[in-house]
Amino acid sequence: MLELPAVWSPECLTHAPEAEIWVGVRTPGTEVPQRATVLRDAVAAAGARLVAATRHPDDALRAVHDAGLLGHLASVHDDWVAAGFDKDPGQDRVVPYVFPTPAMLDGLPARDPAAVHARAGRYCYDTMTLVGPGTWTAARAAVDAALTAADLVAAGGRAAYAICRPPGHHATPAGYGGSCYLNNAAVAAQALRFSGAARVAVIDIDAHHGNGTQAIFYERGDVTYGSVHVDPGAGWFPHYAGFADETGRGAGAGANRNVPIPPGTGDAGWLEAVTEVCVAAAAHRPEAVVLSLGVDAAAGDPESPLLVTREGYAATGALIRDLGVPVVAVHEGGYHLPTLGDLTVAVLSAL
Ligand code: SP5
Ligand code: ZN
Repeated sequence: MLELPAVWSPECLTHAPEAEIWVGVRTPGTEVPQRATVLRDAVAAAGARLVAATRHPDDALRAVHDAGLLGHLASVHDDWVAAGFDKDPGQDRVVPYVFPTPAMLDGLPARDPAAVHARAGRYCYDTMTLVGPGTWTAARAAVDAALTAADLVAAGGRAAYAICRPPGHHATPAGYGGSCYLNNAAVAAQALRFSGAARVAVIDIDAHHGNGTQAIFYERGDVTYGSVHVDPGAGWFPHYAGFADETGRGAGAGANRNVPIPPGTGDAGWLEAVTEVCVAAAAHRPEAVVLSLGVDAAAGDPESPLLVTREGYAATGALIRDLGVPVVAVHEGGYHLPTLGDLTVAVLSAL
């Protein structure tokens, strides 16, 4: 029986990427709108109180993302259609084709390019994260869901859950990728700071490393980041971040904790790693926790090689609860529709 509020917005359904470009090939995407309705129905059936997301101002969003990224996401699909790409060559989703990497620029400034198809690569760092007509509306609604859940906890609630879609933890200060556009968890953590929590811990149990959240808080000591995830060194997304030696910088030195685990890891190894992340978070004496709640480490999930079971997820929820501080749970990944809802309920029930 779930006693916590679950925040939801129907606008999260307007993002329908339809596909991802995987090694140059258009494949069906796994980050589908149905994920949100599956989650909504599962938590409601388990007893959660559904709460409508309310519209929030941009302060916390602007505190974690560059204005350039926000402007790009809000306008790029209109610009894409205005340039005629939906007719010629017949691509109705924004897909970048050139990326101003350090290797390309060799020290030159990253200019704002005249062509919309070039601008896409300035902010988007992969080819799997397409922008369609409803993407901005949905991404902004997911932020509102996270902010509404943060409000419920700031007002004294012990826990709240935000059904965020699209997910967010791969979105960096000025970049989007990994099916993520705006970093819902980072915005929630920032909002908790604004509403008076002196220290906030983000704990990320999605199967993938949350490179975006790490980047946003890497030089801050007031918001710590800890993540358990499949080892990027074993060949897994996001490939370039998530290694154990990334521990923070400047004011954030020692406030970032990555625990990468090998492909094939099941409940025992998983729970050891989650414990390590929780111990690191507790050492900073957080007044609130933001849980980046992905369930794609599950044995049946198509996007990761980890083998966590329902029992493993229930025990994970108990470890988070035992931190003894209020929790804002923000949904991230999880792509196996038949088990997505139940695994999420397993975590939330323990909270
Ligand atoms: C939020 C989240 O869980 N994002 C996951 C992003 C990881 N995507 C990596 C995709 C790797 C290729 N997937 C192959 C699917 C072929 N259609
Ligand atoms: Zn993931």
